[in-house]
Amino acid sequence: MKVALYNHFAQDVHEGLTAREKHLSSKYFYDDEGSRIFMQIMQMPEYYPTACEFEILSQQSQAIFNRIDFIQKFNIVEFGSGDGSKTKQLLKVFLEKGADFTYIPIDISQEANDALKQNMKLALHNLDIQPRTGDYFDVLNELSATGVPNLFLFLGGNIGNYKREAALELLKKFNADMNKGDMLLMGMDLQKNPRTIRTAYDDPHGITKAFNMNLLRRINSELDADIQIDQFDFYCDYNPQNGEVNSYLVSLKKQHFHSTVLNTTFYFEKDELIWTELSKKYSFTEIEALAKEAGFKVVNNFMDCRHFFTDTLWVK
Ligand code: AVI
Repeated sequence: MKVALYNHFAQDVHEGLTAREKHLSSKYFYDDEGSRIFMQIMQMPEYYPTACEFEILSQQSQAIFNRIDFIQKFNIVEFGSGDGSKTKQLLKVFLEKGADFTYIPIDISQEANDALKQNMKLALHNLDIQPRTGDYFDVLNELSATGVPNLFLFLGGNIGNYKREAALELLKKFNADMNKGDMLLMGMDLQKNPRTIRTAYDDPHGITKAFNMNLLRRINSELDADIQIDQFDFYCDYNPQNGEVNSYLVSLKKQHFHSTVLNTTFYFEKDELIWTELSKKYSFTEIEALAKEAGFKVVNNFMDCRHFFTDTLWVK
């Protein structure tokens, strides 16, 4: 089989594990098992972003609603929606205010989408929910043609998983598919005490480690590989000077594994790293600059009481 015929996961694994500095994209964390592990991360007390954003959306959705001035029916389009418990807070207030909208959550995991729909319907009977399964980029194009005003939700701090250039490219792409007046409510994790940030990722329960190791399990099962998973470890580091948490898998010995799907053997030195994820923490100066460069204006920042996290509302 030729590389051109592989799916994206296979191609990216091949490319990432034969690169001089090995890397695997964190977008591949979220198969059904990875989505389950991520839900456990969001319940850890150390992983503060979830509780912060829950607080913001529970207590400030009325204030958010007051800054949205769509007069006709609109879509609330959510990227990477997960279990929806935070979004539910916002949708509840919007429904109570009599807003006329369709909620369109987009997630890469069918299992997550099915669970979300069931969960939302139980809590919010009147909700018009039309989930879409797939990659953000694939679904985005189709939605832009509806002609209905959109409030895009990009919650959870997901933008932090993109490098500066990729984040800008994504936001410009959102912008290009939006009409003037469309809005974006985006979760962004803020710079704060470095220990608080480090502990959220280097967690004492080993759940973030399992989240990263799941990538190796995926390679074994989907690419018919023979990785000895216990011969890898997890490492992460927060650099308060640039606001970056970087995560890695570490090869514990000189080793190799073979994938029959890729028809390739991959080699690792002892202590060699596979970079897996960036989780960027922002300053307000960086948020303003990013919005401006992507063609948006910052309307308001809605923050939790500790000012750890912001749901930043932008307009095109
Ligand atoms: C989804 N994303 C915002 C999470 C983050 O904080 O970067 C993913 C995550 N990785 C480790 N823990 C959580």
